Amino acid sequence: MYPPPRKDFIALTLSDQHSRSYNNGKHRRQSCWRKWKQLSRLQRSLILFLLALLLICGLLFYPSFSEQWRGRPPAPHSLSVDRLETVREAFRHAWKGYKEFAWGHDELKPVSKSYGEWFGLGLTLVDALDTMWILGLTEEFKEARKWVETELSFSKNVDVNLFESTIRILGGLLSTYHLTGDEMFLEKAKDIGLRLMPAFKTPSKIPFSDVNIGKGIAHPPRWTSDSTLAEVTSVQLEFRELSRLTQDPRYQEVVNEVMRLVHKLPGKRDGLVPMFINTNSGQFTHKGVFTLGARADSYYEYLLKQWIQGGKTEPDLLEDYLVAVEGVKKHLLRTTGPSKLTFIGELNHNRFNPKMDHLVCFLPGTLALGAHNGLPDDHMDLALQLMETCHQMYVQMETGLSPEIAQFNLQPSDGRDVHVKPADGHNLLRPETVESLFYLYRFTKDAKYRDWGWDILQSFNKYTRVPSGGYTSISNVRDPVNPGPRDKMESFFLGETLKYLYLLFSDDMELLSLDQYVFNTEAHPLPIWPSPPI
Ligand code: DMJ
Repeated sequence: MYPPPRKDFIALTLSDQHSRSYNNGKHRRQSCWRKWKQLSRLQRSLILFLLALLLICGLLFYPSFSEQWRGRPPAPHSLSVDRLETVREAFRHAWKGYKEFAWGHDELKPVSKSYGEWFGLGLTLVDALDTMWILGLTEEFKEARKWVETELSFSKNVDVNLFESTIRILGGLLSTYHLTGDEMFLEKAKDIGLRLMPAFKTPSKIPFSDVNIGKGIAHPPRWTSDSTLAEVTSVQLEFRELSRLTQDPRYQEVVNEVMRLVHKLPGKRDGLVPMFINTNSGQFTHKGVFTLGARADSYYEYLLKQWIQGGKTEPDLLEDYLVAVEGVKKHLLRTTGPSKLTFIGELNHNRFNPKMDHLVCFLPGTLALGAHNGLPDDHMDLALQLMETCHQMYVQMETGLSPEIAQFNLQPSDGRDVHVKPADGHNLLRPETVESLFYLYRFTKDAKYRDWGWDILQSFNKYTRVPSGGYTSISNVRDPVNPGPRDKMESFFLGETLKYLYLLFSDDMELLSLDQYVFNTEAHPLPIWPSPPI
């Protein structure tokens, strides 16, 4: 070891170096000038000409360089950093209410500072796990993880809805396992997956809507033996992934069988499906009503997403999806009279009803995802038009928030495009529009989609935020003075809405890349399967 250099020695050395380099510089300048003078006139003109040429090229290319510069992700402390922080703040505020008044329960009732129970399985907490991870909320995540490990038990005499518990709980546990690599989440996922399996023991193999996860007994709702079409066809991404992870084919087999049955079932109209299916006969019921909204929506979404999840190797899924999009165009697509907005209505025994659920606003995102995966360009055109319409469902309301159901005006008058029936003016903090904004931003990079999402977040903060913690559903999006708080924060506000807003504002396009992950219908990212070796 050498002794450390003395300080005065260092100072001396530095000033010495400085005067030496100054003298060197002077000397170098003088000798350059001498050399320049030694050159012939022709040589000097040639050098000057080359320098001038370089200057002109620089000036010519400057605009495109500066364009590129402008197109680059903004420097830290930009707009998007502020927006991301605002989403984190919203999450923390929601979490504060949940932690204080509803910890370990299904849903927060923020106004009455209490909670509501649906399955008694900490639904909000489990649904929000991967959102916390993605938003980098480490402390909150740690606490929630501990609750899952020590308190979450599925050995409970309780009836759960197959679809809801699959997309929120099984989906949430699987995605959190993938993001963290923490085996505890996979163990919990296996436990709930196995307990949901009795739902598939029916005469037709079309699952019952409800299962008692403690007793292992499944049953349909008390008033019917029908199941909802969207429900039985939107558990596939999760069960298929569970089979892949556990190497136990049973999960995948039961859900693939449902898709096989529905694929060959008569009663569709150009790929559009009725809203119910009977668990005894396996046939569609209540035929003649076709919608992309409640009870049918995620059937279409999961056709495309299963095809993507499986590495595009299942042609029946793709075929059903493509035919259905054509069916939508043929039967459900219209434009409004006043502003020519494109919307999706419903068909009720051959009568067109210009009514669109907010739920349908998943469709622009799904269509765009399909186009990104090589499906026809006109799917993207339709996605862009529908995105505009979903945006209008927000901006045409006094609170800047969409109603649950919009009625579109077909008359070529100069009135409003969107009407709202008194019973339909509620807003449940739903995610579909911000979900689609996220997809459209990722695929087009058009900043307007971020601005639209930002406006929605501002409106949530203005009209649904409860000061003591949490956000609430409201009853009337047309009344900014009294929007009518409903005292309920749905678990999907944390599981989906805030997650999609965060991803929309993030400049990191590799954060849950859409070429590596497919989001389940509750916004839980699951990996796209690696292709098998050829
Ligand atoms: C969520 O549970 C899911 O997105 C489902 O597909 C539809 N309903 C809610 C959100 O609106």
